[in-house]
Amino acid sequence: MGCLFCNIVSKKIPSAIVLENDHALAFRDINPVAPTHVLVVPKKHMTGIHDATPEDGEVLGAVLLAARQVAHDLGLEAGYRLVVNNGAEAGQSVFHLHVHVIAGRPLAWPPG
Ligand code: DGP
Repeated sequence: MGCLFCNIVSKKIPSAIVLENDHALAFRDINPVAPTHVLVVPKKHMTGIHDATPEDGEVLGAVLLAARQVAHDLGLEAGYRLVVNNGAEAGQSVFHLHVHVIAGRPLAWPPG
């Protein structure tokens, strides 16, 4: 079994991929909360942002830039939100770091 998103990165589990580069994979969320909902994950397993180290800086930069590229490629310039949940209390349910790219409807602030 192992980590769900590691299995998506290795393509043992299929996903709707929207972008891939050396460090990151972006794919459609299976349970979208908005018309556009993409997850961007590092190919390297990290449990969450709280477990990242200074050595992960290049990968983390690549993940954020991949999120930006997804927004560009999907035409989200009018507005989009990047969300990183860390820990169960914050709503993290998959313990492989991921950035949600959410767009396509008005997004309330503060988030729930
Ligand atoms: P979070 O709650 O922040 O850990 O977000 C996890 C997201 O992962 C959630 O929005 C649903 C999504 N997800 C869970 N399982 C799968 C899956 O098998 N495939 C895809 N594409 N997304 C998944």
